[in-house]
Amino acid sequence: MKLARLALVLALATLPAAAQLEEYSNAKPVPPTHPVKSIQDTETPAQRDVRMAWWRDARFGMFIHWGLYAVPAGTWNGRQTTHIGEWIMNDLSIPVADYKAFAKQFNPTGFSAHDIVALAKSAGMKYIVITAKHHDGFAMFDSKVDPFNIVQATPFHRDPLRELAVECRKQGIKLGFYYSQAQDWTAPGGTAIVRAGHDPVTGHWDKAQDGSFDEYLQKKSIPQIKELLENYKEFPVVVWFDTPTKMMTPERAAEVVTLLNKYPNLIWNNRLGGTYEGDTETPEQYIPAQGFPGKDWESCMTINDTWGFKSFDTNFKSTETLLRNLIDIASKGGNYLLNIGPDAHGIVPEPERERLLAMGKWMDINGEAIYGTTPTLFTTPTGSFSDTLKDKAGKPKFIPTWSWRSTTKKDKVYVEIFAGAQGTLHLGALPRKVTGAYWLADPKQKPVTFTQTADGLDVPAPTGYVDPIATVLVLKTAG
Ligand code: FHN
Repeated sequence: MKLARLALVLALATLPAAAQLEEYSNAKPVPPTHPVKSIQDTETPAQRDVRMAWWRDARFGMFIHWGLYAVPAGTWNGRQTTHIGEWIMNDLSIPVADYKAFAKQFNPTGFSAHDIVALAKSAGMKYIVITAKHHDGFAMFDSKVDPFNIVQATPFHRDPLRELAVECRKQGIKLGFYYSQAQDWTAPGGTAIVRAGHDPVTGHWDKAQDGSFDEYLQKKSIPQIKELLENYKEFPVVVWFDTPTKMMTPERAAEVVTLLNKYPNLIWNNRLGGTYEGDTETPEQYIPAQGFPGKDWESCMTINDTWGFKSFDTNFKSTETLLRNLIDIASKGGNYLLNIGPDAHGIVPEPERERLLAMGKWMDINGEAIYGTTPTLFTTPTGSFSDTLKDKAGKPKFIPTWSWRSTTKKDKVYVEIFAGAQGTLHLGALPRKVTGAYWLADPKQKPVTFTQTADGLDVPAPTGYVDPIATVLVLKTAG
C-alpha cells in the first residue's frame, strides 16, 4: 500500500508542471459530505425542472407566521419587545411555564381558513407557507407527538393546518409548512444552539430547557416533521426549514432527508443544515441585487417589521413598495414570499389585508407579466453600485433606480414602468427583435410606437392606461 502511494507521488512529481496544474484545475469541487443523498443530489436537471415547474411559475406566495406569540402580541409583564413578535419568549426570557400558560388564552375563533386562502388568491398568490411550529415549540397542528399544540393545549381544539389544507384543495392553492427543526425554547434540549462563528451557546434561561438536543430531535422534531409529511394528503408541497444552527450536523440532517426522500415532488429550502443545499435560496428581508442567477430563490419579507403579530407594529410598507418588490424580484427570476401575521383571534390585521387586496387588483390586470416569467434580458442594470455602501456580503451595494423593470416570456418581453416616468424611456439593448408593442391594460392592444436600434430600445412613458404604481408595456418579440 505504502509502495503504491510512493509510486503515485513519484509519477505526479515527474509530470510536467503544466500537466500537474491541469490535474488540479480539472478537479471537480468536493461534493458535500452528508451521509444520505437527497433528491437534489440524485435527480437530473430535466427532472428538477419538472419538480420545480409550478413553483417557478408561481412567483408570489403568502407566508403566515401564526402561533402562540400572537397572545402576548409583543408585550409581556408590561414590557414591550423591540424585536420581532415571534421571538418574545426568547427576547424577554419568559419562563417556559409562563409561556406555555398562554395556550389557555389562545382561542382564535375568528380564524377562517376559507378567508385566508381567499385572501391569498385575491392577492394573486399561488401558494401559502404557514408556521407549523416556530422556535417557541408550539405546534399549530394536531400532533400526537407532543401535547403542546393548538388542539390539545388550547380551548380552540381545532387544527388550522387541516382546515387550510381543505381550503387550499378547494380553492386551488398550494400549501407548504414551515418547521423550526433545530430550535425549540419549550422542549428540553431544544435551546442547545451553536451560532455560526461563536462558541457553543446554550441559550438557556430556564432549567426546564435543560436536556439533550439529540433527544429533542428524536422525540419531537423528527416525529413532528413525519406527522406533517404524512397527515395532510398531498400537502405539504413545500417544507420551509429555519435556523438550522450548527446543531444540524450532516448526520442529524440526513435523518430528516431520509424522510423527505419519500416525497419525490417535495420542494424544501436551503435552511435544513448539515451541508444540504435544498432547492431554494432564501434571502430574508432583502432583494439580492442580481438575484441568484441559475438558482431558484425566494425573498421572504414582512409587510410591517415583524413576522408574528405585534399589536403596536404599525410600520406597514405601502402597496407601492410591496408591488415594486414583487416586480423587482420577478425581474431577477425569484419568488416573493410575503408574510402576514394573524392576531390571537385568528384575524389578519386590516392594513395587511388592504395591501394584499390592492396588490391583487394590480395582478388581475398585470399578472401575465409576473407569472411564469424568466429574468430580464436587458443587461444594463436599472440602478448603480454605491461607492461607499456595502451589501451583506461586503460588496458594493446596489442602489436601484425605480423607473422600470422587465420580465420575459418565450415570445414577449414585459416592461413594468413605475409611476412618475415621463417622456421617452431609453431601455438598453435587447437581444431580440421587437415586432410590436401595446399596453397590457389596453383590451384593444392598440399598437404603441417604439424605436429599436443596436444601442437599445426607446419606448414612450405610459399614456392612456397609466397605473398609479406600475404600467406594463408588452413587447412582442421574435428570436
Ligand atoms: O428566526 C426566524 C424568524 O422568526 C422568522 O421566522 C424568519 C422568517 O424567515 N426566519 C428566522 C430568522 O432567519
